Amino acid sequence: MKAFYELKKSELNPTMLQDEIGTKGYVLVRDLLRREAVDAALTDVTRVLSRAGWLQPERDPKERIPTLGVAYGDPDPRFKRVYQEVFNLEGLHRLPHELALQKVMKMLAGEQVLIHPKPIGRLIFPNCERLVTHAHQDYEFMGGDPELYTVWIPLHDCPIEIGPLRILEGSHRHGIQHHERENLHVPEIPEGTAAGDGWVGGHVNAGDVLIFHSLTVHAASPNLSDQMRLSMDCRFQDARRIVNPANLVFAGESGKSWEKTYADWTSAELKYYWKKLPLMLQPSKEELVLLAERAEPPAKRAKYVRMVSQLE
Ligand SMILES: O=C(O)CCC(=O)C(=O)O
Repeated sequence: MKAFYELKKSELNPTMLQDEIGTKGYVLVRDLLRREAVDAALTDVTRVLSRAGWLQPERDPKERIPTLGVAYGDPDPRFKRVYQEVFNLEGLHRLPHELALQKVMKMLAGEQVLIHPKPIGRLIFPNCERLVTHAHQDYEFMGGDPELYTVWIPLHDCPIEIGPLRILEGSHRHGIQHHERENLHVPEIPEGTAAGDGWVGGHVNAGDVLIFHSLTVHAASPNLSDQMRLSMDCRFQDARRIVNPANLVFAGESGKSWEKTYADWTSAELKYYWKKLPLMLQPSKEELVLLAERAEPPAKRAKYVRMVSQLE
């Protein structure tokens, strides 16, 4: 696999960032985030995992050595319970708001950048093929405006054997690609069918960020180490472009809510910040109200009812 093309934060400017994303579909920026901020998020996440009994108690939690026989992933309820605690961590939500990252994302997406409020934490056990993220485009999951960017942030140094993300360079130029859904928990592009110029990869360290377009095909490398791989990914876009409201609220049946997420936060600064922005939702609130009354089947109506109530 070809190595990632790397950029240093000192050489970034809007034109070159946009050119790089335009041609390659990704940029890897080294040492962008403050190490202390990344490490603080790692401490919070590993504390949750230790408490849940996922990490060997005699080892430093930050070594991320899983307890023998423990390897959970979505949709296992044992995974979901712990993941919920991780998702609720204030420190995890704070990381995408780091000023250095905001500055770069403004260069890419525009001065009025929307930081999507629902980052995803990845808790990847080693040597477990069923937990490896297969090839996909984020647009398949996010909808809204395709001019959306994902930022992938490892919470610790991530050499290739720990399973960092890899990218199919130039794949964003091939439009929406076919994802298989049948018998799969998560849709994926079948092995060997994705169009692009070739896979690129390599180590991604704490402080580095891997930024890519919503149509860029990407997948995780297998975690062949004896440590968990912990990372997060979050999404950014121009706040003036359309936003899928499902990316702002909890449309599923899990019972998640922003009230529960924010319950233990110490600062109000980042609570509901997205509600204060004049976003162009598609479908709009009015359309969602109609969908909540008329959509078929009833499960869809229930989903729209949940969305409307959380956007109030
Ligand atoms: O970290 C992973 O395993 C998957 C990340 C991913 O698919 C994403 O950032 O969109």
